[in-house]
Amino acid sequence: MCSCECPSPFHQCRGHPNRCISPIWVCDRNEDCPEGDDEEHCGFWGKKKTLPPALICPVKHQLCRGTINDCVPLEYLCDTEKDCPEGDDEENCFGRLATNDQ
Ligand SMILES: [Ca+2]
Ligand SMILES: [Ca+2]
Repeated sequence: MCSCECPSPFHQCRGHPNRCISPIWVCDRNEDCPEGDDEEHCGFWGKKKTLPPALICPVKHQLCRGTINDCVPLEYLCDTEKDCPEGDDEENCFGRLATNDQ
């Protein structure tokens, strides 16, 4: 048995007791271990790094803040009715009838 295990957050490469991979290199989609096992079992992290692509709103639409698919038509902006989850379609309505509750 080898007692030269990697300290806690580090990943020890399979079959390479002296090869310690920094946690920031684990699941970074580059194989840093000879066998690439630092990139195994990355299902969760791998997914987390792959954010869904932001939907591009059609013309004359605005994407709501914090969303990827909430598009509101431009005529809904500053109509004093919150159409976005965070109500950002009612922000920056200078001189308009915007409700100013922040
Ligand atoms: Ca890696
Ligand atoms: Ca609105």
